[in-house]
Amino acid sequence: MLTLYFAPGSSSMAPHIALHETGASFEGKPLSLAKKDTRTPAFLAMNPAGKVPVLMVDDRMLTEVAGILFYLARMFPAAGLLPQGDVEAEAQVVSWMSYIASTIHPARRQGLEHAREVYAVADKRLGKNDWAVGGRYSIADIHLFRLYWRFRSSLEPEPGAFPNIEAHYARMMARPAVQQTIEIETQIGYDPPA
Ligand SMILES: N[C@@H](CCC(=O)N[C@@H](CS)C(=O)NCC(=O)O)C(=O)O
Repeated sequence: MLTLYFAPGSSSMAPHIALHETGASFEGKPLSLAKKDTRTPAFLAMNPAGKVPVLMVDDRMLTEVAGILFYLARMFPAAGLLPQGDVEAEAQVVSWMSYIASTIHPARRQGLEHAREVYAVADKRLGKNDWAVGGRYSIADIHLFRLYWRFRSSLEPEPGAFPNIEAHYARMMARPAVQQTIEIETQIGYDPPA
């Protein structure tokens, strides 16, 4: 039994998309960051880091976007979310997700200029490729998309500043799993921290 604890529009959107991509059966537990639902004693007893996403696999907890995406991709190989049998391509997925988690995620908090620099690097790395790794959709694309979706408006890029990331964003927005996730999370309501 899979249970995803998520807050609409936050980091947990990435595993939420991946769950829809796999078609796996899961229970979604929406939380409000504004109401500090991740700081209650009950939630902290489960995840002492006080953050979403949390994926419960039966009674075992898995945290961190990259870890959960990797788990879902490996558990549901038919969804094709990870290159199979190609160690170098798998390493490229890990490389992208490391960059996204360690450099892109905290970038906006470090200022607009820094965030733009970080996205310029990602844009160059993506190049004219449809997808981040090996010409195939993967969990790296989901991870990349979620943060750009979140910060796109606040980055206020000059027109054409991130042409490759913008094209990738449009490709992602066309995917049914992305549309389904956005629809569900919009209905619950985006509730960012105060
Ligand atoms: N490194 C974590 C970051 C998770 C994270 O920052 N979650 C935020 C939402 S985007 C959160 O739950 N914040 C609630 C809080 O800090 O109280 C990951 O990749 O999963």
